[in-house]
Parts: sequence; structure tokens; C-alpha cells
Amino acid sequence: MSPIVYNWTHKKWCRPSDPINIVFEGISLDEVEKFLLGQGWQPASFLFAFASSHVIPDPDPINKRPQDRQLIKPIKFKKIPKIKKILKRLHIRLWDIGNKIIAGIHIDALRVPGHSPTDFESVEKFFAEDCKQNSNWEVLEDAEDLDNRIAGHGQPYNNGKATIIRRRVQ
Ligand SMILES: [Ca+2]
Repeated sequence: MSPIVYNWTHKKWCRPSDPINIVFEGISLDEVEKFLLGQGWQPASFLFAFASSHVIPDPDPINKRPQDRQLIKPIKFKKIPKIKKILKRLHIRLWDIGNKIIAGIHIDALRVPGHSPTDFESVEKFFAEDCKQNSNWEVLEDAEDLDNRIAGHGQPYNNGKATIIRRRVQ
């Protein structure tokens, strides 16, 4: 398994912001998006005012680029019972880096204007369970250490290990 070069998304061309916590291997961006749409996700452009671009340092630290796709999904409260506020949603940003699709997924709370992440780790687990419904995919939870742990100081928790989703060998 080759190392992941990018482990943080960056906000407004500067400081590290959200952790990369999902990696797809051997799966195309179109296939990932088709699966997400089938699971009730929708393109974030439908709610453009509440969708923001993040960038990764690809192809180099100077030349950064925004996500290739971003989608959102309303929270299903019965699946994540500790989430009670109605103005919350799942949000994922995806980048095609050639041999992999890397993604940052989180729950965020809408504000006017903008939004902010309130959890990374629990939504990574929630998303992993959804992906297990795809019989073509193999889900390896917390399988790759990306050295992007976040804990304490009131910040949303991330354990620093990304979930790998790859094509199942038939
Ligand atoms: Ca994790």
C-alpha cells in the first residue's frame, strides 16, 4: 500500500483545516459519486451558499487545487442519535489524485454565513457502514495512518487513521 501524500485539506489557500479520513483505491471518482447519489447524497452546488471550497497542495505546495466534487447529505437522526440539532448535515469533499480518490468527510453545523465541522471520526465510521452495503467494495476501517489526529481544545475528534475503501477481489 503506497503512502498517501496529502493528509489535510486547506482552507483559503493557507493553513491546514480538515483531515483526509477516507481513501478510495481502484475506484473511479464517477463510481464513488454514483454510489453517494444512490445513498441520498446530493451535489453541494444545490446549496452553494453553504458549500465552501478547500484545496490540497496538488501538484505541489504552491499550486493548490479545490476539490473535484463535494456532496452533502441530511443527517438521519436515528442513525446518529447524539446529533440533535436540525441544522446539521454530512459533507464530503473528494479529490482524484490519479491512483486514488482522497476525501475529507465530516458533520457540520450550518451557520449564516458558512459552516463548521463538529465531528470527523463518528461520521467516518457511519460512512464506512454505508460503504459496506456495496458488495463490490471492501472496507478497511482506520487502515492507514495519515498522522492527522485531532483531539482536545474543543476541536472535533479525528483519530488520525483513514478508512480505506477498495475494490473487492472477486
Ligand atoms: Ca479514522
